[in-house]
Amino acid sequence: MKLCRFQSGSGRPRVGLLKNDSSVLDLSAEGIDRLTSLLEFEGLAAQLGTLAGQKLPEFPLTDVQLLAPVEQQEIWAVGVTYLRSKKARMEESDFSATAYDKVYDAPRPELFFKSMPEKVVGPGDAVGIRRDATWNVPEPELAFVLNSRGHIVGYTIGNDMSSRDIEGENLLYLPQAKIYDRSCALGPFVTVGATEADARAWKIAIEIQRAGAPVFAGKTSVGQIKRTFPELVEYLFRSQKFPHGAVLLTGTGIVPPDGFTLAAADRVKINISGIGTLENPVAVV
Ligand code: DO4
Ligand code: MG
Repeated sequence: MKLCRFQSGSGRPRVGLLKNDSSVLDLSAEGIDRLTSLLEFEGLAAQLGTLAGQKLPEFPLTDVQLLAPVEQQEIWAVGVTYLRSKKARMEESDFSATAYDKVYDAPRPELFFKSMPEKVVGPGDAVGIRRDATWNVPEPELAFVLNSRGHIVGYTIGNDMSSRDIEGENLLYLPQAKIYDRSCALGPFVTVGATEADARAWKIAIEIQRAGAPVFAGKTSVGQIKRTFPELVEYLFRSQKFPHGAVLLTGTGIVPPDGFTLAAADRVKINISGIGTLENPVAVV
C-alpha cells in the first residue's frame, strides 16, 4: 500500500492511495484530509486495504501533482550509519575524522535536525545547492515516517542535500552544510505495511544527469545500515515528543567520488525498490 499527498489543478492538497501504480484514489471522499491523522490509525495497512476496495474518486497519476508527504512533522536525520559514509567523511576532513570514526561504533548514533516541513521540497521541485559552497552532493536515504507514538508507519525517500566543503572544514559547521533552503526533498510515496526485514531487502539507486546524460550513478542496499530501526527511533524519541509525528532520514550509503559536485540544472533521480522514484532538478540558492 502506498500513500501520497497530491494536488489536482489549483485545488487544495489531498491524501491519496496509489492504485495499480497508475492512479490515485482520493481519500478526502472518506473524510481523510490529513496524512498526519491517518498515520495515527491503529492497523493502518488493514484500514487502507478496506479503503482500496471502496468506490472513491480516482485521478490518473499523470494528471496530478505529487507533493512532499509531510505536513507538520519535523524532519530529522541520522548520519554515518553506512560504512561508505564513515569512510568518505573521514577522508573529507582530518579535523573531523576521529569524530566520524567514533560515532560509527558508539552506542549513541549521530542524530541531527534536518528541516522544518514547510522547507521540504516534493517530487519535481528544485533541490538547492548553496551559493557559498563549492562541493555539493545529494544523499539518497530511506526515510522513516513516524507517528506521534514513535511507530514506523511507513517509508519514503529522502534526499539529504549536503555541502561537503563546509561540513569538512569544521564539524561545527554541520548545520550550515545541511540546513538551508531546498536542502531536503521527500516523496513521492509512503509505503505502508513493510517490516524492517522487507525494507532491508530494498535497493537504493541514484542517477545524476547533466544535460540529459548520466554523470554519476550509484547503488546500495538498505540492508547495509549498521543500526537496527528501533534503535534509531528510540534515540530520536528519547527525551522529546513529536505530537505530529516525525520523518527520520536514515543516512547515506552512496557517496559520489571526491571530484564530483552538483551543478545548477542537474537532475537527481533516487529510486528505492519498495517505494518508487524521487526526481528533482537542482538550483542554486
Ligand atoms: O555528519 C555528517 C552527516 C552524515 C550523513 O548525513 C549521512 O551519513 O548520511
Ligand atoms: Mg545524510
